[in-house]
Amino acid sequence: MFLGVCEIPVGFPSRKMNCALSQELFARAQKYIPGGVNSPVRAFRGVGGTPRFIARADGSHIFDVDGNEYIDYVCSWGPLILGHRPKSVIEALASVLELGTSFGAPTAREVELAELIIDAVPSVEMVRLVNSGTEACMSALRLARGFTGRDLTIKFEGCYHGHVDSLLVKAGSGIATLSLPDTAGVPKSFSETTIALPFNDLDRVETAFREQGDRIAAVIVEPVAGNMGCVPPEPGFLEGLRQLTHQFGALLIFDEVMTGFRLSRGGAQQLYNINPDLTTLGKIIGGGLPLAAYGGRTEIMKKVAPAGPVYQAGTLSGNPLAVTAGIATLLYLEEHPETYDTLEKLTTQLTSHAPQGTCVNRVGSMYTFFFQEGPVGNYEQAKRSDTNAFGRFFHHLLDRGVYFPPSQFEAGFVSAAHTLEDILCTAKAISEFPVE
Ligand code: KE4
Repeated sequence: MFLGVCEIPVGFPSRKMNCALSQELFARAQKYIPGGVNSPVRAFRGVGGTPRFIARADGSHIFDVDGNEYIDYVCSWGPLILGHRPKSVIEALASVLELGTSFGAPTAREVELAELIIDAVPSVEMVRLVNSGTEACMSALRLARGFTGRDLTIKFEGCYHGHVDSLLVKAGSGIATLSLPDTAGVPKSFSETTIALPFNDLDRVETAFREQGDRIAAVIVEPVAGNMGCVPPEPGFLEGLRQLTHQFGALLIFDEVMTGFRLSRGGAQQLYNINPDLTTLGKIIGGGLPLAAYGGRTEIMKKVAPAGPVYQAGTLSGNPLAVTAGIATLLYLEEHPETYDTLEKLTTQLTSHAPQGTCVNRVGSMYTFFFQEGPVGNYEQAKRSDTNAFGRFFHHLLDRGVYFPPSQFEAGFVSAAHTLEDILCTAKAISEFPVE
């Protein structure tokens, strides 16, 4: 039974959790793994303290190695829209485990997943499966350059498209969390092919196109930004990108690694009724296993090897286990369209309890409480947030059994496994946060 905030007597100062084993494991991990983690944002550098080593999870809850239980609003950074260990995914995996884990050859399941993606995502006519969102974005960019014969890319400050060399320019997510200027190790010649502009600033995009439009291969954008915290597109912004890319012969790439199947079955492009030329997907389509994809118009996708001259490959691309988890997840969302209404209601309820003095951005079941008055419409504005206050808030919740993303510059997620009790327990924990 969840001993959460609802069980803590009113006014209980806080329940400093015992995290001795997490501390011991973290000390050990830091000897063998850079920063003690396999992805920077997990290290709690944005909020301080010891990252919790997770032992198991179920539904909307995770359990750390010290036996502490938390309501989980990270959801593995977005993939787990059905929550942890959803019955449909676990049963599907159990049914195929005996058949083998990887064949390095085509399988029927990959065709089934491709058909599910194409059926759901309006602009996608053909799709290539890869292993991570980074790979999907890197490949989509190479394809855009190969298709247009141009070299430059427009991206937006605070948006993150994985650790693609040329896109680690004014990126969000871990780069923002660690306040890194950008990253070491990327040759200037790479980053010079990228034009980084303020999100939601169409005038700056038009100027860039007027100045060097014949060199710009693509505009890549998170249609709803999640990697500077949740920042929605202002009315007309996405439509403007569509019009300008058409006008100047560049491709529009929607990076829907986070928003794909999150905001609707057709992602942000269905929600905002915009058809990009290419779409990248990840997270949810793998159902918690490593799987991502890029896809778009047939005339473009047919340029990808072996059909065309743009090379891209992967040993474990379309891995049978990951594809099985993805199919089970997408089939569930197809058969239960009411899931999106439920997510909308629960997340609206959650964000209605945001602490006073914070600016709340939400689209569907992704949200961020910015510790500032707001508004937050781009990265410069997001960076005005009081990250120390966010850190105090994060730990206040953690000590009460509520696990928010450990960074002001990340989006939180609600899953179909979250319950009204989870939301009410979370609201109670938030209500006890001392407003300074
Ligand atoms: P991966 O390579 O991490 O699978 O995907 C990269 C990526 C691409 N595009 C978008 C819009 C993304 O949000 C991501 C990855 N998101 C971060 C969280 N904001 C992953 C968490 C992490 O880096 O550990």
